[in-house]
Amino acid sequence: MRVSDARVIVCSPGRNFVTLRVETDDGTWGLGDATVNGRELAVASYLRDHVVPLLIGADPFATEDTWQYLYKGAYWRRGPVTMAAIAAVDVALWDIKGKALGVPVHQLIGGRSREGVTVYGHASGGDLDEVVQAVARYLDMGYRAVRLQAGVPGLAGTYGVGRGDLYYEPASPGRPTEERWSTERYLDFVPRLFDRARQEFGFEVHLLHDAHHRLSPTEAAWLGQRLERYRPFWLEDPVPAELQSSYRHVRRHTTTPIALGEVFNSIHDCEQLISEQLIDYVRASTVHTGGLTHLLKVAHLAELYHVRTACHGPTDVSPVTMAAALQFDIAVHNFGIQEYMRHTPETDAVFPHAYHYDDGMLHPGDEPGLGVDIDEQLAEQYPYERSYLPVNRLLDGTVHSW
Ligand code: KDG
Ligand code: MG
Repeated sequence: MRVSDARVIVCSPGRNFVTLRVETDDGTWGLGDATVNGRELAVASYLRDHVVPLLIGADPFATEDTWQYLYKGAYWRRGPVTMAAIAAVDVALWDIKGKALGVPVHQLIGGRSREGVTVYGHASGGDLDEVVQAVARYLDMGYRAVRLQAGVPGLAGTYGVGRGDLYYEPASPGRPTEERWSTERYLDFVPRLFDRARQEFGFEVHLLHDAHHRLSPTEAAWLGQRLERYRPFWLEDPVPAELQSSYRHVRRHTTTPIALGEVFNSIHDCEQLISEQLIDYVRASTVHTGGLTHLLKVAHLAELYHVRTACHGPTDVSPVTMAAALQFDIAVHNFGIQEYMRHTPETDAVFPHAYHYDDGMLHPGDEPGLGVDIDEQLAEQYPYERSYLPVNRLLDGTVHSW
């Protein structure tokens, strides 16, 4: 069996997605997601112009060899564009391998380690009352873990506070909107958010929070300490992690669990964080961290150091990535939790899938391969639309992480 064709499909059913469809000479096909939110066309070009021509004739079962060929062969290693492109190929080949053997991908990477994949949902609101209502809705749907994000009093808008109930804040067409940020106001507010949620819901539900890279190590340590009494499941991305050693300072001062990694592209982005046990959860995903082949290496390294996995699962990665994440989550021993934001009905219609939600868990299904398809005719009705998430400035106008 050989790869006979591959094509890149860019569509926007609610938001932009880049999908690679790989075909073999016996008619088996597989899908990979290559979406890098806000930079989608760069990956589409990388794939179309530089990867697809190299794939024709490849052995679709040789996932490790193809991964190394694309990674080492390019000479220019790592980075989100390169790694998302390699990921799309890798995941599509795993999909083909599963279909060719008639088994779901999780059977090829260890088999089932658990009954289902525990997920967390996103409860957000403009103020504390709205967040409480949103948490209650998630609990009614059976969720056992909920991320809390709320508008910060005194700030006009805060990225991460979704505009709807179930579907995450979509990017906006045109230039990015600009938000204003005050770390002081935020630090004053977040302990009150957790205090209110614990008063309303007690300690049964897991509560999570995403600081989205906006703090310094000292600020993160301060916040982690203040949150300890509310026993958060985690504090996510408190500090940008390019300087991995900066987490030593955070770790020294707080026992609040730390989750990092949605922007990681490679095992080298978290090698020190993991081996020094500076984090508790690694949020790397199949799409931005080089596919299943590479993410399995991250998971196995993490297992040695008591770090658990928690794949990124926002709506700006497609159901192809969600399907791949669930195959991974059900199999790896050191799985922690899976983010689940729910795609819009338009997105779900373009990407029909076997995975399904039930009582706080996602289940990957037992279809051969990944268990996800793309309706290309429907996808054509949603052409690409240039869109961006907001950028952020401090109150004095200085550009800040958003
Ligand atoms: O494209 C950026 C989003 O994927 C990210 O901001 C979502 O922080 C996020 C999360 O935890 O899912
Ligand atoms: Mg995040």
